[in-house]
Amino acid sequence: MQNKLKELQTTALASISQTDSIKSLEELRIKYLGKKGELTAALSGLGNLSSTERPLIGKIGNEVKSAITAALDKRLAALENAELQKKLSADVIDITLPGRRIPAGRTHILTTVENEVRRIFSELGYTIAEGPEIEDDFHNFEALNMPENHPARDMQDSFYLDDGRLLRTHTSPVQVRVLEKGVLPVKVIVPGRVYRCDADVTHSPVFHQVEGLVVGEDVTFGDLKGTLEFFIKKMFGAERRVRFRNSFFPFTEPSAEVDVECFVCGGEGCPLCKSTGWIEILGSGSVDPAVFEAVRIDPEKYTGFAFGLGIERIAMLKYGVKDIRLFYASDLRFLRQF
Ligand code: FA5
Repeated sequence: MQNKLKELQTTALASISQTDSIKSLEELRIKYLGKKGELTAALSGLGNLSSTERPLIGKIGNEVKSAITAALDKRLAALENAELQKKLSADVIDITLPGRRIPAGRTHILTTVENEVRRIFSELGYTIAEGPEIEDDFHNFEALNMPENHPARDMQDSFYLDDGRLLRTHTSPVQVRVLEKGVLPVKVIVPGRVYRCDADVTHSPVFHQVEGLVVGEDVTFGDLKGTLEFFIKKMFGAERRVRFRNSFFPFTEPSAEVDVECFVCGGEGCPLCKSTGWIEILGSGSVDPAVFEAVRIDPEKYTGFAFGLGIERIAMLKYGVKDIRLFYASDLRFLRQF
Protein backbone atom coordinates (compact mmCIF):
# COMPACT_ATOMS: atom_id res chain seq x y z
CA MET A 1 0.00 0.00 0.00
CA GLN A 2 2.93 2.21 0.81
CA ASN A 3 4.32 1.64 -2.69
CA LYS A 4 0.99 2.19 -4.26
CA LEU A 5 0.75 5.60 -2.54
CA LYS A 6 4.27 6.58 -3.58
CA GLU A 7 3.53 5.60 -7.17
CA LEU A 8 0.35 7.65 -7.12
CA GLN A 9 2.36 10.65 -5.91
CA THR A 10 4.94 10.20 -8.67
CA THR A 11 2.38 9.98 -11.48
CA ALA A 12 0.33 12.83 -10.06
CA LEU A 13 3.33 15.17 -9.79
CA ALA A 14 4.47 14.23 -13.29
CA SER A 15 1.06 14.98 -14.84
CA ILE A 16 0.75 18.22 -12.86
CA SER A 17 4.10 19.47 -14.10
CA GLN A 18 3.12 18.72 -17.71
CA THR A 19 -0.26 20.42 -17.58
CA ASP A 20 -0.44 23.67 -19.52
CA SER A 21 -3.93 24.93 -18.79
CA ILE A 22 -5.79 25.97 -15.65
CA LYS A 23 -8.77 23.90 -16.76
CA SER A 24 -6.85 20.62 -17.05
CA LEU A 25 -5.09 21.37 -13.76
CA GLU A 26 -8.49 21.54 -12.09
CA GLU A 27 -9.39 18.21 -13.72
CA LEU A 28 -6.21 16.70 -12.20
CA ARG A 29 -7.12 18.08 -8.75
CA ILE A 30 -10.46 16.26 -9.00
CA LYS A 31 -8.81 13.14 -10.42
CA TYR A 32 -6.38 12.76 -7.51
CA LEU A 33 -7.84 14.61 -4.54
CA GLY A 34 -11.58 14.66 -5.27
CA LYS A 35 -14.10 12.69 -3.18
CA LYS A 36 -14.06 9.91 -5.74
CA GLY A 37 -10.42 10.57 -6.60
CA GLU A 38 -7.49 8.14 -6.72
CA LEU A 39 -6.02 9.08 -3.33
CA THR A 40 -9.36 8.58 -1.57
CA ALA A 41 -9.70 5.24 -3.36
CA ALA A 42 -6.15 4.20 -2.40
CA LEU A 43 -6.79 5.00 1.24
CA SER A 44 -10.16 3.24 1.35
CA GLY A 45 -8.51 0.00 2.49
CA LEU A 46 -7.06 1.76 5.59
CA GLY A 47 -9.70 0.18 7.85
CA ASN A 48 -8.49 -3.34 7.02
CA LEU A 49 -4.92 -2.67 8.11
CA SER A 50 -3.49 -3.68 11.46
CA SER A 51 -3.34 -1.08 14.25
CA THR A 52 0.44 -0.77 13.88
CA GLU A 53 0.35 -0.28 10.11
CA ARG A 54 -2.62 2.07 10.01
CA PRO A 55 -0.95 5.21 11.51
CA LEU A 56 2.07 4.77 9.27
CA ILE A 57 0.04 4.47 6.08
CA GLY A 58 -2.26 7.28 7.28
CA LYS A 59 0.80 9.52 7.72
CA ILE A 60 2.12 8.62 4.28
CA GLY A 61 -1.37 9.28 2.84
CA ASN A 62 -1.29 12.79 4.36
CA GLU A 63 2.20 13.44 2.99
CA VAL A 64 1.11 12.37 -0.50
CA LYS A 65 -1.94 14.65 -0.25
CA SER A 66 0.20 17.61 0.87
CA ALA A 67 2.73 17.00 -1.89
CA ILE A 68 0.00 16.85 -4.57
CA THR A 69 -1.76 19.96 -3.14
CA ALA A 70 1.50 21.93 -3.07
CA ALA A 71 2.30 20.88 -6.63
CA LEU A 72 -1.20 21.89 -7.80
CA ASP A 73 -0.91 25.32 -6.09
CA LYS A 74 2.53 25.95 -7.50
CA ARG A 75 1.47 25.01 -11.00
CA LEU A 76 -1.69 27.11 -10.75
CA ALA A 77 0.33 30.19 -9.73
CA ALA A 78 2.73 29.60 -12.63
CA LEU A 79 -0.10 29.18 -15.16
CA GLU A 80 -1.92 32.28 -13.88
CA ASN A 81 1.23 34.33 -14.11
CA ALA A 82 1.89 33.10 -17.65
CA GLU A 83 -1.65 34.04 -18.62
CA LEU A 84 -1.22 37.55 -17.14
CA GLN A 85 2.06 38.08 -18.99
CA LYS A 86 0.44 36.97 -22.23
CA LYS A 87 -2.45 39.43 -21.71
CA LEU A 88 -0.09 42.29 -20.83
CA SER A 89 2.03 41.81 -23.90
CA ALA A 90 -1.09 41.61 -26.10
CA ASP A 91 -2.61 44.86 -24.67
CA VAL A 92 0.25 47.15 -25.54
CA ILE A 93 -0.51 50.80 -24.70
CA ASP A 94 1.25 53.38 -26.81
CA ILE A 95 1.70 56.24 -24.36
CA THR A 96 3.07 58.48 -27.09
CA LEU A 97 -0.36 58.63 -28.83
CA PRO A 98 -2.24 61.91 -28.24
CA GLY A 99 -5.10 61.68 -25.72
CA ARG A 100 -8.77 62.06 -26.57
CA ARG A 101 -9.84 65.70 -26.26
CA ILE A 102 -12.58 66.49 -23.75
CA PRO A 103 -14.77 69.20 -25.28
CA ALA A 104 -14.51 72.29 -23.11
CA GLY A 105 -17.21 74.94 -22.71
CA ARG A 106 -16.45 78.45 -23.83
CA THR A 107 -17.75 81.95 -23.35
CA HIS A 108 -20.89 82.76 -25.35
CA ILE A 109 -20.27 85.39 -28.01
CA LEU A 110 -22.72 87.82 -26.35
CA THR A 111 -20.79 87.53 -23.07
CA THR A 112 -17.54 88.16 -24.95
CA VAL A 113 -18.99 91.33 -26.52
CA GLU A 114 -20.42 92.48 -23.19
CA ASN A 115 -17.04 91.91 -21.52
CA GLU A 116 -15.41 93.98 -24.26
CA VAL A 117 -17.89 96.83 -23.61
CA ARG A 118 -17.20 96.59 -19.86
CA ARG A 119 -13.45 96.69 -20.50
CA ILE A 120 -13.60 99.80 -22.73
CA PHE A 121 -15.70 101.73 -20.23
CA SER A 122 -13.68 100.63 -17.22
CA GLU A 123 -10.63 102.10 -19.05
CA LEU A 124 -12.54 105.40 -18.92
CA GLY A 125 -13.13 105.06 -15.17
CA TYR A 126 -16.73 103.77 -15.18
CA THR A 127 -17.90 101.43 -12.41
CA ILE A 128 -20.66 98.80 -12.67
CA ALA A 129 -24.19 99.27 -11.29
CA GLU A 130 -27.06 96.77 -11.26
CA GLY A 131 -30.82 96.76 -10.88
CA PRO A 132 -33.71 94.26 -10.81
CA GLU A 133 -35.11 92.66 -13.98
CA ILE A 134 -38.63 92.84 -12.53
CA GLU A 135 -39.31 96.55 -12.25
CA ASP A 136 -42.06 98.79 -10.97
CA ASP A 137 -43.83 101.36 -13.07
CA PHE A 138 -42.13 104.26 -11.27
CA HIS A 139 -38.57 103.25 -12.14
CA ASN A 140 -39.24 101.86 -15.64
CA PHE A 141 -41.45 104.74 -16.81
CA GLU A 142 -42.67 107.44 -14.44
CA ALA A 143 -39.36 108.71 -13.06
CA LEU A 144 -38.04 108.65 -16.63
CA ASN A 145 -40.55 111.33 -17.57
CA MET A 146 -43.09 108.89 -18.98
CA PRO A 147 -46.17 109.37 -16.77
CA GLU A 148 -49.18 107.09 -17.14
CA ASN A 149 -50.81 107.48 -20.57
CA HIS A 150 -47.69 109.15 -21.93
CA PRO A 151 -47.50 108.23 -25.62
CA ALA A 152 -43.81 107.28 -25.24
CA ARG A 153 -44.90 104.16 -23.33
CA ASP A 154 -46.22 102.81 -26.62
CA MET A 155 -42.68 102.74 -27.96
CA GLN A 156 -41.99 99.72 -25.80
CA ASP A 157 -44.52 96.96 -25.73
CA SER A 158 -44.02 95.44 -22.31
CA PHE A 159 -44.42 92.12 -20.49
CA TYR A 160 -46.52 92.87 -17.40
CA LEU A 161 -46.88 90.75 -14.25
CA ASP A 162 -50.31 90.35 -12.60
CA ASP A 163 -49.33 92.70 -9.76
CA GLY A 164 -48.72 95.62 -12.14
CA ARG A 165 -44.93 95.27 -12.15
CA LEU A 166 -43.20 94.42 -15.42
CA LEU A 167 -40.07 92.90 -16.91
CA ARG A 168 -37.88 95.96 -17.44
CA THR A 169 -38.02 97.15 -21.03
CA HIS A 170 -34.60 98.83 -20.89
CA THR A 171 -31.72 99.34 -18.44
CA SER A 172 -32.65 103.02 -17.95
CA PRO A 173 -34.58 102.35 -14.67
CA VAL A 174 -31.18 101.69 -13.10
CA GLN A 175 -30.33 105.35 -13.85
CA VAL A 176 -33.15 106.25 -11.47
CA ARG A 177 -32.06 103.71 -8.84
CA VAL A 178 -28.47 105.01 -8.92
CA LEU A 179 -29.54 108.66 -8.71
CA GLU A 180 -32.00 107.92 -5.85
CA LYS A 181 -29.00 107.09 -3.68
CA GLY A 182 -28.07 110.78 -3.96
CA VAL A 183 -24.33 110.14 -4.17
CA LEU A 184 -22.80 112.45 -6.81
CA PRO A 185 -20.91 112.65 -9.08
CA VAL A 186 -21.86 109.41 -10.83
CA LYS A 187 -20.08 107.53 -13.63
CA VAL A 188 -21.54 104.05 -14.14
CA ILE A 189 -22.42 101.47 -16.74
CA VAL A 190 -25.26 99.00 -16.22
CA PRO A 191 -25.08 95.77 -18.21
CA GLY A 192 -28.27 93.70 -18.08
CA ARG A 193 -31.05 91.72 -19.70
CA VAL A 194 -34.18 93.51 -20.89
CA TYR A 195 -37.54 92.35 -22.29
CA ARG A 196 -39.90 93.57 -24.99
CA CYS A 197 -42.73 92.19 -27.13
CA ASP A 198 -40.60 92.43 -30.23
CA ALA A 199 -39.33 89.81 -32.67
CA ASP A 200 -37.72 89.89 -36.12
CA VAL A 201 -34.20 89.48 -37.54
CA THR A 202 -32.83 92.47 -35.60
CA HIS A 203 -35.26 92.39 -32.62
CA SER A 204 -35.42 89.78 -29.87
CA PRO A 205 -37.99 89.60 -27.03
CA VAL A 206 -35.10 89.17 -24.58
CA PHE A 207 -31.91 91.05 -25.29
CA HIS A 208 -29.01 92.77 -23.57
CA GLN A 209 -28.33 96.43 -23.04
CA VAL A 210 -25.57 98.37 -21.41
CA GLU A 211 -26.75 101.64 -19.91
CA GLY A 212 -24.29 104.44 -19.27
CA LEU A 213 -24.86 107.35 -16.87
CA VAL A 214 -22.58 110.27 -16.06
CA VAL A 215 -23.80 113.05 -13.75
CA GLY A 216 -21.73 115.86 -12.31
CA GLU A 217 -21.46 119.62 -12.22
CA ASP A 218 -20.12 120.30 -15.71
CA VAL A 219 -21.10 117.36 -17.86
CA THR A 220 -21.94 118.39 -21.43
CA PHE A 221 -23.40 116.87 -24.60
CA GLY A 222 -19.88 117.23 -26.03
CA ASP A 223 -18.66 114.80 -23.34
CA LEU A 224 -21.32 112.33 -24.46
CA LYS A 225 -20.26 112.59 -28.10
CA GLY A 226 -16.56 112.23 -27.28
CA THR A 227 -17.23 109.23 -25.05
CA LEU A 228 -19.35 107.41 -27.63
CA GLU A 229 -16.91 108.16 -30.45
CA PHE A 230 -14.08 106.72 -28.34
CA PHE A 231 -16.17 103.64 -27.56
CA ILE A 232 -17.21 103.02 -31.18
CA LYS A 233 -13.67 103.42 -32.53
CA LYS A 234 -12.41 100.92 -29.94
CA MET A 235 -15.21 98.49 -30.71
CA PHE A 236 -15.38 98.64 -34.51
CA GLY A 237 -12.09 100.25 -35.57
CA ALA A 238 -11.51 103.80 -36.83
CA GLU A 239 -12.55 103.10 -40.45
CA ARG A 240 -16.17 102.03 -39.74
CA ARG A 241 -18.67 104.76 -40.72
CA VAL A 242 -20.83 105.98 -37.85
CA ARG A 243 -23.50 108.66 -37.60
CA PHE A 244 -25.23 110.52 -34.78
CA ARG A 245 -28.89 110.99 -35.62
CA ASN A 246 -31.23 113.43 -33.91
CA SER A 247 -33.83 111.50 -31.91
CA PHE A 248 -36.23 111.66 -28.99
CA PHE A 249 -36.38 109.98 -25.60
CA PRO A 250 -38.59 111.41 -22.81
CA PHE A 251 -35.71 111.13 -20.34
CA THR A 252 -33.02 112.91 -22.40
CA GLU A 253 -32.93 116.33 -24.05
CA PRO A 254 -31.39 116.69 -26.56
CA SER A 255 -31.33 113.07 -27.69
CA ALA A 256 -29.41 111.19 -30.35
CA GLU A 257 -29.27 107.72 -31.73
CA VAL A 258 -26.09 106.25 -33.10
CA ASP A 259 -26.06 104.14 -36.26
CA VAL A 260 -23.21 102.09 -37.69
CA GLU A 261 -22.87 101.33 -41.41
CA CYS A 262 -24.69 98.12 -42.37
CA PHE A 263 -22.21 95.26 -42.69
CA VAL A 264 -24.27 93.42 -45.30
CA CYS A 265 -24.71 96.15 -47.93
CA GLY A 266 -21.95 98.58 -46.84
CA GLY A 267 -24.49 101.42 -46.77
CA GLU A 268 -26.26 100.66 -50.08
CA GLY A 269 -29.49 99.51 -48.43
CA CYS A 270 -30.68 95.92 -47.96
CA PRO A 271 -33.44 93.97 -46.17
CA LEU A 272 -31.37 93.68 -42.94
CA CYS A 273 -30.99 97.45 -42.52
CA LYS A 274 -34.50 98.02 -43.95
CA SER A 275 -32.95 99.80 -46.95
CA THR A 276 -31.45 102.58 -44.79
CA GLY A 277 -27.80 101.47 -45.08
CA TRP A 278 -27.45 101.87 -41.29
CA ILE A 279 -28.01 99.74 -38.18
CA GLU A 280 -28.90 101.48 -34.94
CA ILE A 281 -26.82 100.45 -31.93
CA LEU A 282 -27.72 102.89 -29.19
CA GLY A 283 -29.88 105.69 -27.88
CA SER A 284 -28.44 108.58 -25.88
CA GLY A 285 -28.78 112.16 -24.73
CA SER A 286 -28.34 114.72 -21.97
CA VAL A 287 -30.30 113.78 -18.84
CA ASP A 288 -33.66 115.59 -18.90
CA PRO A 289 -34.12 117.94 -15.89
CA ALA A 290 -37.45 116.15 -15.21
CA VAL A 291 -35.49 113.00 -14.30
CA PHE A 292 -33.36 114.96 -11.82
CA GLU A 293 -36.52 116.40 -10.28
CA ALA A 294 -38.07 112.92 -9.89
CA VAL A 295 -35.10 111.87 -7.74
CA ARG A 296 -34.72 115.26 -5.98
CA ILE A 297 -31.47 116.33 -7.57
CA ASP A 298 -31.02 120.03 -8.36
CA PRO A 299 -31.08 120.38 -12.20
CA GLU A 300 -29.62 123.87 -11.88
CA LYS A 301 -26.50 122.48 -10.25
CA TYR A 302 -26.10 119.12 -11.96
CA THR A 303 -26.06 118.00 -15.57
CA GLY A 304 -25.40 114.63 -17.14
CA PHE A 305 -25.62 112.31 -20.08
CA ALA A 306 -26.88 108.79 -20.55
CA PHE A 307 -26.84 106.14 -23.24
CA GLY A 308 -28.24 102.66 -23.75
CA LEU A 309 -26.60 100.34 -26.23
CA GLY A 310 -27.71 96.96 -27.56
CA ILE A 311 -25.20 94.12 -27.13
CA GLU A 312 -26.80 91.90 -29.80
CA ARG A 313 -26.69 94.68 -32.40
CA ILE A 314 -23.02 95.33 -31.66
CA ALA A 315 -22.25 91.61 -31.93
CA MET A 316 -24.16 91.41 -35.25
CA LEU A 317 -22.19 94.34 -36.68
CA LYS A 318 -18.85 93.19 -35.37
CA TYR A 319 -19.15 89.58 -36.53
CA GLY A 320 -21.50 89.90 -39.52
CA VAL A 321 -24.41 87.95 -37.97
CA LYS A 322 -27.51 88.46 -40.11
CA ASP A 323 -30.18 87.07 -37.77
CA ILE A 324 -30.37 87.96 -34.06
CA ARG A 325 -32.11 84.63 -33.28
CA LEU A 326 -28.88 82.73 -34.00
CA PHE A 327 -27.48 83.99 -30.69
CA TYR A 328 -30.14 82.04 -28.77
CA ALA A 329 -30.50 78.91 -30.91
CA SER A 330 -27.75 77.03 -28.99
CA ASP A 331 -26.39 75.69 -32.28
CA LEU A 332 -22.78 74.75 -31.53
CA ARG A 333 -21.82 75.04 -35.21
CA PHE A 334 -22.72 78.74 -34.96
CA LEU A 335 -21.30 79.36 -31.48
CA ARG A 336 -17.95 77.62 -32.10
CA GLN A 337 -17.06 80.02 -34.93
CA PHE A 338 -16.13 82.83 -32.60
C1 FA5 B 1 -33.71 102.59 -25.11
O1 FA5 B 1 -33.93 101.48 -24.67
C2 FA5 B 1 -33.26 103.69 -24.20
N1 FA5 B 1 -33.41 103.30 -22.84
C3 FA5 B 1 -31.81 104.03 -24.53
C4 FA5 B 1 -31.36 105.29 -23.88
C5 FA5 B 1 -30.67 105.22 -22.68
C6 FA5 B 1 -31.61 106.52 -24.48
C7 FA5 B 1 -30.24 106.37 -22.07
C8 FA5 B 1 -31.19 107.65 -23.85
C9 FA5 B 1 -30.49 107.58 -22.68
P1 FA5 B 1 -34.02 101.94 -27.61
O2 FA5 B 1 -35.40 101.40 -27.49
O3 FA5 B 1 -33.73 102.66 -28.86
O4 FA5 B 1 -33.66 102.87 -26.41
O5 FA5 B 1 -32.98 100.75 -27.43
C10 FA5 B 1 -31.59 100.96 -27.32
C11 FA5 B 1 -30.82 99.95 -28.13
O6 FA5 B 1 -31.20 98.64 -27.76
C12 FA5 B 1 -31.12 100.01 -29.63
O7 FA5 B 1 -30.30 100.99 -30.23
C13 FA5 B 1 -30.78 98.64 -30.08
O8 FA5 B 1 -29.38 98.51 -30.24
C14 FA5 B 1 -31.18 97.79 -28.91
N2 FA5 B 1 -32.50 97.18 -29.08
C15 FA5 B 1 -33.73 97.76 -28.94
N3 FA5 B 1 -34.70 96.85 -29.10
C16 FA5 B 1 -34.11 95.67 -29.33
C17 FA5 B 1 -34.58 94.34 -29.55
N4 FA5 B 1 -35.87 94.04 -29.50
N5 FA5 B 1 -33.67 93.36 -29.76
C18 FA5 B 1 -32.34 93.65 -29.76
N6 FA5 B 1 -31.83 94.87 -29.54
C19 FA5 B 1 -32.70 95.88 -29.34
